[in-house]
This record gives sequence, structure tokens and C-alpha cells, in this order.
Amino acid sequence: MISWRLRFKMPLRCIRLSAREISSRTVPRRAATVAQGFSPASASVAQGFSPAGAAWSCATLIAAALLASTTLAQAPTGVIRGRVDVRRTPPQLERRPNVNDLGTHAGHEPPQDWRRSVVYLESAPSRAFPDVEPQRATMDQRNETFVPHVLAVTVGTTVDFPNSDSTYHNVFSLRGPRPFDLGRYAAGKSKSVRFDRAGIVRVFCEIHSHMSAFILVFNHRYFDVTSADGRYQIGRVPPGRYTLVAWNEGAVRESRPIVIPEEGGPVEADFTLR
Ligand SMILES: [Cu+2]
Repeated sequence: MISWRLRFKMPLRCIRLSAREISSRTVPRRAATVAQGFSPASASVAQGFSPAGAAWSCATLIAAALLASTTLAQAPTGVIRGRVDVRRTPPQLERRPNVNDLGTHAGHEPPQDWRRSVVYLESAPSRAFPDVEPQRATMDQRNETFVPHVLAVTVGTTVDFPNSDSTYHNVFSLRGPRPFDLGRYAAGKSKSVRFDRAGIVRVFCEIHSHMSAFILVFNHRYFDVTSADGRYQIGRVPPGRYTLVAWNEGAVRESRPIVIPEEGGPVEADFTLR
């Protein structure tokens, strides 16, 4: 009987003890551990700058950023691709009577690449990180034509406008997200403009009224200018529902809903613009 009591009393006592430990010992000890673990950070905050605290904060931030980027990099994404068939009539050149036109050759053709369209997501995916790297792009002035005729860039991009002709040019934009006037400048010179607001920029030359171009400024990177045969591709699109837009010269604009499935993968979307 004694042996039974001994055998069964001990475990009971242990259970009782451990229960008491949970209520009286373990919790305060854990709380103390948490308080101790927290104290260096709060101390460094209270004392001001502390190299150890800063290193700890930096390490935490870097770890969090790495984890977030790794998670994003590993998450499946989709590719939207297709073709834009432009069937509308060629644009009529906006010829303004201008004394500066005297001496320039007449009968200008529409820009060769007027069929190039821009395909883009109407709004950026909520799961995407913004691309903050400053970019640089070029819109050349060659044979009294802006090359390319259509340029698509992200906000913060600086666009160079070199003059590759033997005559003077004067690039300007009157309205839109970034009005500017670069003044007249000679062959071989270049001037630049930084675009910090999203929108459509109409570019003209003050000397040659037949020169015009478009710069589309986006606050995300989900866009593409179609190739010579009308093809486009928008990569690394996070899963979700979007509105896809095909745009040509501001004259035609068509949109359609598009879904990137959770597992990612390619999604085809063709447009016919009339
Ligand atoms: Cu010009």
C-alpha cells in the first residue's frame, strides 16, 4: 500500500508542482526573458543612437526585406503576351502654317512606326514592389522625325533628346504632366527632361510642325511598346485581376479584363484597333 502510494503520490506531486510552475514560475521567467530581450532595443531608443541597437534594427530590416523579396521572387507570376493589329487609317499629319516651315521639304509621310502601340495594365498590381531605380531613355531627332515615335517609360525617367540632324530643332510640350520647352539647339547637341508624373506627353518641334511624338509615363513597369509586327509581352505580373489596355497614338484605346491565375503562367491577349 505504501509502495502504491509512493509510486502514485510522486507523479501527482509532480503534476501539482508543474501546474504551480506554470502559474508562478514559468510565466514570470518567460516574461523576464521577453523583458530582457526587449530591453536592449528600448534602452537604445531611450539613450538615443546605439551602434548595437542600430545594427540590430538594420539586421532586422534587411532580414525582413530579404524575406519579402525572396517570397516575391518565389511567388508564381504570369506573362501577358499577344499581338496588336492596328487597322485604323494612318494619322493625318498636323500641319500648322508656320514661317519656319519655309525651306523644309514638303509632303511628309506619317512616321514609319505610327502603328506601334502601347499595351499596359491600367493600375499596378497591389502585390508588386515599386521600381524605384531611375531610368534613362532616348528620343532622337533624325530626318526631321522623332525616333522612336512612341516611347513608354516609368516615372522618374530622364529622356535625352539628341539632335542627330544637320538643322536646328526645338523640342517642346505645351500641356500634359510635364510641359517643357528645350529651345533651339544645333546638330550634335542634346538636352534632357525628367518625367516625374504619370501621364501622356505630346512632344512637338517648334521649327518643324510635321514632327510629333508621344511619351507615356507610367507609375509602374507593367507595359510594353509593340514590336514592328505588333507583338508585346508584359512579364512578372503577380496573380490577380487586371484591366489590360491597348493604346495607339491617343486615337484608339481598347481595354479588357484579364486574370493571372494563382499558379501564374502565360496569358494570351490579342487586340484589333480600328
Ligand atoms: Cu525640328
